[in-house]
Amino acid sequence: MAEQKVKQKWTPELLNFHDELDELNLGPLWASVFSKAEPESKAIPYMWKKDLILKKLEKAKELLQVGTGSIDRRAVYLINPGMKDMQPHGWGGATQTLYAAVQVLNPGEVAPSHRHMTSAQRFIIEGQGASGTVNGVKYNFEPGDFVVTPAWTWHDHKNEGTEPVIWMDALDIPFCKGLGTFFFEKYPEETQPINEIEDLGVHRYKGGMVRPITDRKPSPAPLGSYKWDLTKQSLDGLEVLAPDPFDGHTVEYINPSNGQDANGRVGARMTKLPVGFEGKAHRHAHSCIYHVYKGSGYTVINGTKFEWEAGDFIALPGWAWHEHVNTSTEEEALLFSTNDLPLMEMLGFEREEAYQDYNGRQEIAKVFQPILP
Ligand code: GTQ
Repeated sequence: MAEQKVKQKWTPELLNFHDELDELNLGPLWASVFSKAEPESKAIPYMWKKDLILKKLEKAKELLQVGTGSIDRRAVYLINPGMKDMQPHGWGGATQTLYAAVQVLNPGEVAPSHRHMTSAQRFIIEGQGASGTVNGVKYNFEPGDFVVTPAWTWHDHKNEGTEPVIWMDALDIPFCKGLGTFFFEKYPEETQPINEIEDLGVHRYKGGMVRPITDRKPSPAPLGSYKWDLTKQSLDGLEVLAPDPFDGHTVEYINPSNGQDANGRVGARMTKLPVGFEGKAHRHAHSCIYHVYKGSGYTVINGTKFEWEAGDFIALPGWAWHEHVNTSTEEEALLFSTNDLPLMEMLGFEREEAYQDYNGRQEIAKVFQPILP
């Protein structure tokens, strides 16, 4: 009886009616939303190779100079192929909520000051001599540092050194665009005045997890820059403990004045996969972008193997099964990642599930073939 009903449902007449509605910019609820039990991200699992991005940044260096009268930023951003239809004006992003780019600043260049409602954060990949000023505080960039630019703070970058400096930008641009809340403003001068001592937050938090008593009252980003040596010490400290079965040894960057994520809506972590680490698979509602800072290995995402090495970027859509493996016999693997977990938690969407079959490991159905330079 029920079966008969289902068969009757999609008559040619009804299908014509669906088309008729579509032409009127209307839709039939009975044929859509409720048919899927689980979320389906527009973003797909994907990987961008280091050499490809660096080669294109080289070309951008030949073609463009950064500074007033020219371009504000020289950055190449990651487009998730599943979200291409949201380009070029949507800055579709690497996942549904997250944007990431690789930016290079040449010696002598100044990236002019601006601010926007999307929150930004940077992971410094290579090179010395660059800095970023955020609301009057100048932070010197060194490889491995994590630097935050909270929403609506003035920021500009400078390279006063002798070599190009490369970093990853991560922002919640697709999320803000989706909500229609993308405000942007240029600073009236090329750069803003520096009105605090250099690396203010770094000095105030030299000791790690003790804070100046003035930070008992929460503020948006009292630390500003998370220096690599302290992050590394925290990861090394975890070595005496068993790694997490899914994430190895992972720490997250936090705001020391309130214990929450370092940068409001966008989360960030550093993962160390010890030599021989073979992670188990799980999935969660939040999405991530990984940057392989050091080492080599692979991540299986929804049955596809992504073989990575230092410098590569990987998009993990929300609710995709994934497990990490360090394939090196000598070197630990370090994965920087940025995520929309704070958003998912704020909105009450986060959930997580462990993969049950085959002792928690996915079967590998195929190997991802990245675009090579
Ligand atoms: O460096 O301020 O990749 O505002 C995208 C937007 C970098 C930046 C990006 C930005 C910046």
